[in-house]
Amino acid sequence: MKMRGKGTVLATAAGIVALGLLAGRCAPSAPKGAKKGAAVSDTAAAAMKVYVAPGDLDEYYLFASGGHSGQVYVYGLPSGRHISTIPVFTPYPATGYGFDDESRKMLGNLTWGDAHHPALSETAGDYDGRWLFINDMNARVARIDLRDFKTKQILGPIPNVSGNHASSFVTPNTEYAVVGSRFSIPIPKGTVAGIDKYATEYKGVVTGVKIDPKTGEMSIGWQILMPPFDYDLGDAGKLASDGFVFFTSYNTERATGKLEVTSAQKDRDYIAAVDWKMAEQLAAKGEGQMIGGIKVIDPAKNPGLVYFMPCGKSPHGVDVSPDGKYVVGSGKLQGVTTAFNWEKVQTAMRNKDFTGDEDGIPVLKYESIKDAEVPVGLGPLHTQFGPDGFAYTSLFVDSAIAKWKLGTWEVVDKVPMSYSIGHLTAAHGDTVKPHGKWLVGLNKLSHGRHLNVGPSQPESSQLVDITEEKMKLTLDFFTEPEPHYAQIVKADILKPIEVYAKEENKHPHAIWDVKDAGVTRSGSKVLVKMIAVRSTFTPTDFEVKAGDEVTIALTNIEQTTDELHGLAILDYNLNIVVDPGETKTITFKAKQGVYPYYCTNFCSALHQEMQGYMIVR
Ligand code: RUQ
Ligand code: CUA
Repeated sequence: MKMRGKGTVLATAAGIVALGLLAGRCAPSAPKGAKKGAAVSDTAAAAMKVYVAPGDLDEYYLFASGGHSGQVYVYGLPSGRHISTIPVFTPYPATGYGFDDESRKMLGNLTWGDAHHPALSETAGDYDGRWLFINDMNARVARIDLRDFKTKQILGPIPNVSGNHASSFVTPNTEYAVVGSRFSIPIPKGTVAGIDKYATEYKGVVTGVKIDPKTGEMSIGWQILMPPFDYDLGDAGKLASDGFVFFTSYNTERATGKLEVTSAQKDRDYIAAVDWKMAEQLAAKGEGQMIGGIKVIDPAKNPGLVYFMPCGKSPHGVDVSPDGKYVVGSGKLQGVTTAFNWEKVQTAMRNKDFTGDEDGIPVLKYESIKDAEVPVGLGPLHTQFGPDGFAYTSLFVDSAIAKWKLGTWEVVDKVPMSYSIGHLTAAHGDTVKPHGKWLVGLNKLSHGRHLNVGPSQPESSQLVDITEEKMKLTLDFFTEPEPHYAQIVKADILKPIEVYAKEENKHPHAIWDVKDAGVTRSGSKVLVKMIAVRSTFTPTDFEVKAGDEVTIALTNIEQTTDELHGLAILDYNLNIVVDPGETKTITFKAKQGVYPYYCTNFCSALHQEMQGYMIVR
């Protein structure tokens, strides 16, 4: 509580606003609903709305990025319960991810990632519950299968991409996950040019990661050369604007040094509008120049491929309305957000209503393409949508959410958020069919919202009921650091499995009968086929020789829900967890001694007895 109220020193002078923004000292936090002053009945009503009784289930899943933890976190809504952690770019001993041969290979040399923006797969512009894609700043994109909530593929590092931030945003039928580079560098990677050559020799790129419609397998579809701006966030056009993707960009000054000053000189930066269907056609024709092992298309040589839409300076989110008719974007330091009219944008493209160009890419005239500057409040970052034409914009500097109406452009309501909202997410709020109901403010700082646990304050998100005209703050809940963006999907759209059916296990070392368990040797390579079933490993002991390369292939032959087994070998930094019907392998060099192994995942009353010995002579 000590910090609260300090933000009220915010003055209107833009410089001070900017200072407040940068220092994270923002507006006062939301009043605590349960404290004196609020009618008890309001608190009780809010509590009932979010209460999920014992034995009942939440209505929605919230998938939140885990930022530099490299994971995805899953919460139930409206309860706010953390129900699952999906390891993606970082090992996670709780599920053994990053310890078995299969996931280690997928992670490669990187055991760290900075994951920002989850993207649920879509069919006809709405979530279809099949996959979740998420970016990593290390130029990678991962695919999680929502059948088992596991990471199945990590694509990348994608050539020529440095700082994969404007990513991953899917097109309406999941044709592509699009990727924009945050940092421009001389390409291909490994090329060196001094910082004084930044404006001309450093390049950004935008990439279309192609997604196989049946399997979800990702590959590189196309890549486009871009001026050395920082591409920040994106969204795919839908319905009226299907076929285009949009990326915000900052530092269109092409400045270096202290960007907080040097990149804020121009009044406007840009939203890049990229015709991905044209990119697809150009790629199919083999257009482009080989850079870093892939073909890179130059928009200067392919008119119509990319346009720049001027936008308030240093924009963050760009968000397309459910009908695809408006593209919403704003400068982070502004008090308004701009709704660009897609009709007008297309007319300006056709009429060559340009004010100039950037490396051959035409810049559209702001006045010709904007419909409205909506006075949402200070520090607009990101917009989500509800049904009936309402839009919700997060305001970092004001620390609030503004609700406004598309078309009439009136701001109809505001609700304060605690210190200090970054992104926000509404139920199906970036699809063609937003649900309304729930909106979550993903706050950046959380002074005083949780018990004090020391300097690293727990992150706090806030659940807002948007069923009625007035928004109502209903719940604070902890979100693991750091939820840059999240998506909310109706639970019944997902169909997760409970066990891996035996018939589906295609692992070459899978075995189902204890008779097949045991040790086979070829030279110094030893394969141990092992079975786990309540509450024994077979074999319960085995012998190998020091220096052997040992592979243990463990199959959990259970076909019962929730019967997982773990396998840890002490002193080898190894622990895996194998789900019912699953096979995983671990490989290591044996060293002389006697090494116990045991089950790490509670499985039965005799879980503690589930153990064995590896004897290395
Ligand atoms: S981002 S707030 Cu990737 Cu907006 Cu972090
Ligand atoms: Cu098997 Cu515990």
